[in-house]
Amino acid sequence: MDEAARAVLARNDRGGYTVPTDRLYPFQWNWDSAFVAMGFAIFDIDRAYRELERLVEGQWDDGMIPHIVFHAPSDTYFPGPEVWGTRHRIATSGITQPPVFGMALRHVHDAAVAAGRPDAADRTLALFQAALRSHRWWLSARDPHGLGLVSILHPWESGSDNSPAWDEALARVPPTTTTAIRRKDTGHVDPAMRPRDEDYQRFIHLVDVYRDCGWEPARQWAVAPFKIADVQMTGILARSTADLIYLAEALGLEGERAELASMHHALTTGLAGRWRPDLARFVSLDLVSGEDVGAPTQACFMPLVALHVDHTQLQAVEAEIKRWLEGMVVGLPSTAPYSQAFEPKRYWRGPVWAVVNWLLADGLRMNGALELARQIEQSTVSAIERSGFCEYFDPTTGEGLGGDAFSWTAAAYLVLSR
Ligand code: 9WN
Repeated sequence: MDEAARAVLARNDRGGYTVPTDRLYPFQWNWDSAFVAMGFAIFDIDRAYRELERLVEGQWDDGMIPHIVFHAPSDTYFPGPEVWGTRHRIATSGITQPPVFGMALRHVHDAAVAAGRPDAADRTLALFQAALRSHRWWLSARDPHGLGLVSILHPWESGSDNSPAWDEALARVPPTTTTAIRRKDTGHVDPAMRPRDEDYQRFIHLVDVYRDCGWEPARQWAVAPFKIADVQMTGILARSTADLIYLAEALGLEGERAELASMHHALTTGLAGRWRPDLARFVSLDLVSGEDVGAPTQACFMPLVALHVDHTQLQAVEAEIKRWLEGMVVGLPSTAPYSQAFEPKRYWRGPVWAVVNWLLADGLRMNGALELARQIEQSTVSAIERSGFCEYFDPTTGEGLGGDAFSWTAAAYLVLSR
């Protein structure tokens, strides 16, 4: 299996960067690459750095690291560069994705130091500066009012495209588009496992709106019809910030360390305020309606990667997670099985994702819930051993679904099976 996992990464290598899977996703994706870099760090440190370096080729002058870098043309994915209409040196999308980058950089750096690589400090430093610029962008572009929570302006930014968490907010977005929609995904995998056409109409409506803003953060913020201060995004950003603080110390960068420490304080304070004891989970905030996002999804537990919760909170979270796992062959489902929105095969509305489990297990372990962390990791590894390196899994059967030979599932296997 270890060899097979490496073979998946080799097969999806397009020259220093890895596509998530052939045809369905033929470009470099932001958070996929961060996970992949951690997988590479186990057996090829140079290639691990390369993955992050190639992603940074797509970084914008304002600091944003886009969600897709279109290094080479392909006609097997929609929406391609012509729809985004951005103006970076290399074609990229105009939105971002969860900043796992900082976490990955620490991981790769530690592996490089442990291996005694002489280039570790220089390569880490260049990537650290890129990461710091992107964290500054997050705070200024996506938390302009200083809530200590960063917002997504598009469901694709969350990485959990059609999650029930976005249903109410997305219903307010008109389904009309000026761009002609030519979906390719449903030609690669069963449409019953993908977001619906209506979701795509709204996804593209949002792209049309932001393209008309010239992709300028302040203009987008002012007109965004979809704006959610997201606990998953903020949790990941806060965690990556902590990992950058660790690197700033390792590299002897005192000014940067202090700057990151103040970001970290703001984000962890913001996150802590999103705990809802009656629900036993954290909730995102819809900035258009002013309401809490009630849908029970995996995002609600993601703050554990960044926060040290108290004993009562931890007990409540553990009980709630165990409730979601009851009767499941593999967990954690991306939507609570008791929710009406639960669909065990439809993308982010129920299926289990290996990289989500990776982060959740990490957060649980960091908070001392060792047994539950191990259980989630082992069930992920077993699902992959039974069904292969699939994009995601049906929690009720363990069946592998979506694209196959998936890069981040291979990376998760390499890391979680150790
Ligand atoms: C849009 C690549 C990406 C993942 C996301 C996943 C899916 C894209 C799509 O694929 O999103 O970014 O076209 O469906 O939802 O998490 O990064 O694997």
